[in-house]
Order: sequence, then structure tokens, then C-alpha cells
Amino acid sequence: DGPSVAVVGVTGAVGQEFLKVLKERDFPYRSLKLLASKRSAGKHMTFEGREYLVEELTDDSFGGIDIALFSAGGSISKKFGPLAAAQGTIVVDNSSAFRMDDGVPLVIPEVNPDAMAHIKLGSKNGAIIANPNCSTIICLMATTPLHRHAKVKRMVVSTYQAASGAGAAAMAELEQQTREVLEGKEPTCNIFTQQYAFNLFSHNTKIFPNGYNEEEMKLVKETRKIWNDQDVRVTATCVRVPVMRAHAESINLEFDKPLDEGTAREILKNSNGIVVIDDRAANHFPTPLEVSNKDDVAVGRIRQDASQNGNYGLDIFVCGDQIRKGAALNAVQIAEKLLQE
Ligand code: 2RA
Repeated sequence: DGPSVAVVGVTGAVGQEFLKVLKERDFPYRSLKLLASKRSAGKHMTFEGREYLVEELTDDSFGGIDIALFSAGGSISKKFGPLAAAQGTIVVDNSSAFRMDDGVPLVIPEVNPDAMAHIKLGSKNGAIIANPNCSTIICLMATTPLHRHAKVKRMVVSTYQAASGAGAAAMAELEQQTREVLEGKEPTCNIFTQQYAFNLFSHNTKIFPNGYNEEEMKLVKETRKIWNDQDVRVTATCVRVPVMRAHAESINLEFDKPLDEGTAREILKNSNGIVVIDDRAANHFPTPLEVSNKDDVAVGRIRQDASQNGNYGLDIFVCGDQIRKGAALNAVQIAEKLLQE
């Protein structure tokens, strides 16, 4: 008999994807508890042939729960994550609340599984394991296999981020605005302060004194923590683009030793969770639509950085589903790791 599992934030885009992924991967839960805010509690959900009542999240929700998957925003994670861990639950948290805490592993199972090796299911001590930010997961899924072969000294990332990263309401607003604009109407702007359809804009997070926004600083800081390398130089520009649910990223890498594009392509072809789409003759490279609702992160445009001498630099283009590998799949894979003795 498997673990008892709770899903916190079950009615959100990621919460719903948690259920989808648990089902598709036949996760062996013994029991399932669906938790949401007071506003969403009371709904009924049918899942894997069983009827569930969505319960309101309270301090007492976690008694007897082995694993809790959280995706209900940072404030809910901050309030209930430690409470659940104190009751012996292992929390896998998709929010940014604990990602940079020293005692909290920040994990991409294909990249740094050892970071969570000390956390054991069934021990009376609970724990919190943090799911990295989606743009970080997608970036590091593609770059870590190369980094393991030739150490990355510097990484420059430009992201093209989907509406789903701002939640289900943002996806709905993009669709609504697109219809409105095509009908010659004023676009409805509730989630974003400006027109999103047929437009793009700097990521909708706060700007720090250094001029970077929060999304960019997540990429910088989370990369250093996950690679356990405080010296790697990372810079990023994060942009919101009118795409539904998959992020795209243009990444420039500088290595400490030569890495030719042929070797890089072979490394990536043999990397778990990666599919190489790099067909120059057909001009076929990763696209958000092609990776949407899929597990793998797609990598293409693999080429030597022409601005670098020798083969010390590479440019690549990466796409990954933000709700899946960028959030729900990665979290469920962390939960699966807990099942492995
Ligand atoms: C975004 N990374 O895409 C965020 C979602 N967590 O806005």
C-alpha cells in the first residue's frame, strides 16, 4: 500500500495537472485528499472512478498524510507547509516560499536528485522539498547535461513565457482579448495592465533596485543553488508572450573547455526528459505548441556561439510545458523519488 497524498490548491491549473499526472503515471497512492480555499471547498470531483469532496484547507488537514503536493501560492505554502511538515508530512511545494531556504532542497529529479536523498518517506520527521520555478526547470533540464560535460562559466537566458505561468485566469484573458481584438473591441485587461493579445511585455513581476525583475532573479539564484555553484555567472531577461502553456527560452552558454555542437547534440539526445528537435534542412525547431501537454523539454538551434573563439560557446533554443514539466510533473517525479528506497 502506497502513501497517503494530499493535493493543496487542487482547483488551480497546476492542481488539476497534479491529478492528471498522478493518473497518467499510475502513482500508487493509498488515499487522496483534495484541499482548496474556503471559496472552492465543497465541490465534488470524480477522479479515477472515485467521487471526492474538495475539502477546505485547515491546520488539521494533514494528520496521517505522507506526501502533500502544494500549488496554492506562496502565502498558503508559508502558512501550511511547516504545519504539515511538523505533523510528519513531506511537502512538495510548487511556490517560491522556501526555494532559497538553506534547509530546503530545490530539486529537479533528472538534475540534482542527491539534494533530497536524506529525506525518507515514513520517517516521523516531515520535510519541505521545493519545486523550482518553471523557467528554471526548463532551462536547467536542457543545460545541465552540457554543464556536466563542460562546466558552464556563464549563461545568458532570454525567456518567452506563456500565459499559464500567470495562472488559469491569465490563459482565459488571453483567449478573451484575442477574440475582442479580432472583433475590433477594446481588450479586457483584468489580469495584466496592458493588452496581451498580439503583444508581448517584460515579465509581470516586481523590479528590484538592480533593474532585474523577480522572475529573472529566480533564474539566477535557483541555478546557483541547484548546480551548487555560486560562481556561475547567469543573466536573464524574462518576457511574457501570447502563448498558452509552454515556455520558450533562448540560451547562450560559455564553457570552461571546448564543447562542439555535435557532441552537445549527442549528449542531449541521450538525456532523460529531453527531446532534440534540430532539423536545419526543414527549419524545424522546438515550438510551444509541439511541447504542450508533453513531458519532455525540447532543445534545438544547437550551434556554436559565433562570437566565441574555439568551441567555448553554444547557443540553444528550448521549449517546455510550463504546467507539466515546469510544475506538476516535476513535483510528482519528486514524490516518485520518495517511493524509491
Ligand atoms: C511565470 N514562472 O511564468 C512563473 C510561474 N510560476 O510567471
